[in-house]
Amino acid sequence: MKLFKVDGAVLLQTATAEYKVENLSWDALVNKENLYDFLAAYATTQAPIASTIEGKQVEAPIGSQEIWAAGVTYLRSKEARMDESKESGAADFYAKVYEAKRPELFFKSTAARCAGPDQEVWIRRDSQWNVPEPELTLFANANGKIVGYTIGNDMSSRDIEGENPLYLPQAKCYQRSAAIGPCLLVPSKPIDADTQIHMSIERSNEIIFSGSISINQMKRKHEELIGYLFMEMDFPQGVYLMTGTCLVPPNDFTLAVGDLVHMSIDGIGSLRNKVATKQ
Ligand code: DO4
Ligand code: MG
Repeated sequence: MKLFKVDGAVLLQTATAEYKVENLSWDALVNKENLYDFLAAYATTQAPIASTIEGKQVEAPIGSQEIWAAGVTYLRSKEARMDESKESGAADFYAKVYEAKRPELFFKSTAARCAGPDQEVWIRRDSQWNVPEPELTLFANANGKIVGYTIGNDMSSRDIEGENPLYLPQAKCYQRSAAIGPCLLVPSKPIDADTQIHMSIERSNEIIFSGSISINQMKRKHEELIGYLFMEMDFPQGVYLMTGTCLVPPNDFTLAVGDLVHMSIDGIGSLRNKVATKQ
């Protein structure tokens, strides 16, 4: 079961048909108790819509939720961060947080700053080393229950964070530093542990990076990350949590304006964004 936002309307896509969800805001809908059952029942009482989502401009699947992120949840991410921070002397912090009981969690974006499918993601004009990070992104409702998944792009300025880890908020949070989409997948049971994440980056019609990895490489459990996030904070509208990256391009790679970043996750769909800068 998938929820899309198209032209401000919420559309429900089942395996066989599509339905318009009426009289419920996004925030109210995604916080319905037993969301999967609610949507399954909804589809049995409504007439399917004639036109399909295919070919329409889909928006980011978000209402007023905050977007948070977890870091250093995969070995590849730990190694890359240790590498980029070796001159600052901070490499040890990444090694420690990978092993520690408490995960690294940080605020990533508001809905207003975040891009949706086919919108631009931006690289900072004061950074020379930028990468996209394709991340399985959890949706937890107001009760802290994981009820859905989407694709998240945690755009990162590696030179800014590498210079000093205290610059993390600037490396991670700026206008259009996050993209999510194309939909909120609401499955009947938790996502398969062997689900694959794929990313390719295209420049001048050529693929200059591509990779795939399974989420089973992640060191931490989804519930563990959400547990820490909700420990001392409330999210009355629910919250998105990016779960960390495991696909990091080689150190000589940086994004350039005009690049196309294509991410996909089995069962969820694809998220494509063009790279640009703030004007
Ligand atoms: O510690 C910095 C951020 C790590 C991150 O974003 C990731 O591992 O995906
Ligand atoms: Mg990340």
